[in-house]
Amino acid sequence: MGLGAFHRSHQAWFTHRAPDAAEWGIASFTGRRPHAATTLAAQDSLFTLVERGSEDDRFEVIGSIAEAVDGADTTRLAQLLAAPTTAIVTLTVTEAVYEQIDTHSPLSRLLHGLDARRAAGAGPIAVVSCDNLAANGRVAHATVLRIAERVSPALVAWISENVSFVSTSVDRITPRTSMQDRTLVAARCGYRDDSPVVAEPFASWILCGEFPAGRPSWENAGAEFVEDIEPFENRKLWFLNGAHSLMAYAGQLREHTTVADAFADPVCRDAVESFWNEAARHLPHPELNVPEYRQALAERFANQRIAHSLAQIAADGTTKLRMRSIPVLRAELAAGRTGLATARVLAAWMDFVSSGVQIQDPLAGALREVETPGGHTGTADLLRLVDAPLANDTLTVQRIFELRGTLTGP
Ligand code: CS2
Repeated sequence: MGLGAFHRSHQAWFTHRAPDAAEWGIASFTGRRPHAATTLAAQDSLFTLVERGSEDDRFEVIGSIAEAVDGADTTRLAQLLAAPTTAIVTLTVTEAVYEQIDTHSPLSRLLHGLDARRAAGAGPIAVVSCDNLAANGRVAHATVLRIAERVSPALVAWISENVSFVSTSVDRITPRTSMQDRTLVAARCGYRDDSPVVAEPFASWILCGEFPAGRPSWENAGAEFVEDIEPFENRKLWFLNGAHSLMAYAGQLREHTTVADAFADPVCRDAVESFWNEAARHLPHPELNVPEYRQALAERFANQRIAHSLAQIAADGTTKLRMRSIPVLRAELAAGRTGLATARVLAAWMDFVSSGVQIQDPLAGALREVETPGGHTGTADLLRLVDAPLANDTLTVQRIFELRGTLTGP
């Protein structure tokens, strides 16, 4: 569920690369609009993955998607979930969706499908969250149960016994595809692809949990299976996503449009490195290879051939910052330090949302209502929308307030 570019550069790519790929097929459902499914279905669900390295592009046709479906087609979803041959549902539905329990949300659609599976006696299944949330399997489980409670106690019981919620940490930078990319595929590959996907060469998938109905041998395509996923999730969410958000806000205020441009600006780069220094203190596990990870990440961010738009990353800040920066700030405060570099991430976000730009956020309404967003009280009010208890910590609010405006100058 969630037929976006990331699903295709990641789960579809890992499945395509697995040695037993021929035994599996993905039915991919769109989220809000049917468009991606229509375009893909018109080309037999085949698409080109453009692997964009710092020197050149590589092209590969990905064949693991068997069917591309409009997400509104809940009948087809229920039909597929009621089939015992369906083993896994992956979710790439964006972080904010896990807070939605209304009847039209993708997770409500999933519930409808799971209920069909229960009625058909089709057996256990794995739900695999691939969104950038800490403990995403646990969060998915909790949201699904909240929705199920409104349907029937029988469904709640069936889910508890039959659905495994797998947590994963996913990683592959996948910028939005442009018209030039389509032209490039035509020129270099000699065919027309209306729906290619561009991604960096790097790809990582770390998973933790059971697959009661089987799975492709993703470990033979580079995926890693671990017992304790939390440190890996934190490494990805803090270093990569945290730095992304920092650059999205500070970078745009400094008139950059892509990650590579922001990262090349010494002011942004210093802010990122200082934030990384704070985050690294809370990732002491040697198996995380933090210095190597940071080095590799710096090279990924510096790839000038990837036009990863800061505006795209800036969306849904309240939800994202809760995962990407708040845990580091809390850990710093708990250790008796100020967490200044992490506080600066929040200050940059506040400057961005108070700058008059159009905000895309699940709390956009509340953000707009904050009076004097540039002031001390406004700083507390904005912080409250990300983390209410922290907003009562007057010292932290004061510190963030003092950091406002420090990344915006020329
Ligand atoms: C980005 C992520 O848009 C965002 O918020 O931080 O999509 C990021 O590019 C991916 O997590 C990379 O794996």
